[in-house]
Amino acid sequence: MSNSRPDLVIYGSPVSPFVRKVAAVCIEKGVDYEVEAVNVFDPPQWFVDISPMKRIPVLRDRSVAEEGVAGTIADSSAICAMIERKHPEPALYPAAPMALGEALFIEEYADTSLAMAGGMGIFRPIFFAVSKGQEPDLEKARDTWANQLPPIFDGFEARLDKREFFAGNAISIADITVATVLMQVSLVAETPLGNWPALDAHFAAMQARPSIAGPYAAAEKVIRKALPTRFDLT
Ligand SMILES: N[C@@H](CCC(=O)N[C@@H](CS)C(=O)NCC(=O)O)C(=O)O
Repeated sequence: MSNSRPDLVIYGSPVSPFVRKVAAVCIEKGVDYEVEAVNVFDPPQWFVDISPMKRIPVLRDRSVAEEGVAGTIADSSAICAMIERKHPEPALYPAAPMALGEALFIEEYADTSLAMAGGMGIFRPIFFAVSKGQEPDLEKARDTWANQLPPIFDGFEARLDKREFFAGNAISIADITVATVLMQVSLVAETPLGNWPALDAHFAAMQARPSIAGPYAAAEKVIRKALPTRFDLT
């Protein structure tokens, strides 16, 4: 067995969709990484120093520096773009200008609109409450599923346009981000997507990829301790 440590360390927790997004990029590229646990809600000072927005993930590249700000990048989108440049194969960003723009837009749409609705509207009202021994706010979660998510799903459905992938006819950062962020809802609730057939097929195919399934299984292990089953929000 080799004692060598991987260059890349992801600080955070697999419960974060943004940590799982970075992990998925590493796995798709066959790049070794490790996840070092950081509680972002009670972070140590060394982490605050490298995460100006007090968010996870932060990436460290030990080949650049083993401590301090040097060698670190905060924000999953910046991290994934850096990994792409360092490990170009297989490419996860389309080469064609328009397809690249489309992929980056879908990544941003998932990172902001989908993550905000799924995280603040469903994951947190359920999981944060249950982990504190409180009743989950199912009313808020059901309202989010019924009213906030459908227009976002409509946007993804239109951009998929019956295709297998969002941009450039191959898996890209767009597909990875949509899947990892949407799976934040799957951690606590059923996600029936029958009204959006292209997104439904895309989600099923992405969930079957080891790069998505592996980090999600690590998150589920944590979540299921407090929440044995998912809720039905319909
Ligand atoms: N745009 C950031 C978002 C990161 C983010 O929001 N992370 C959440 C965890 S999923 C966080 O650190 N939250 C801490 C907090 O809300 O105080 C990225 O893509 O890395």
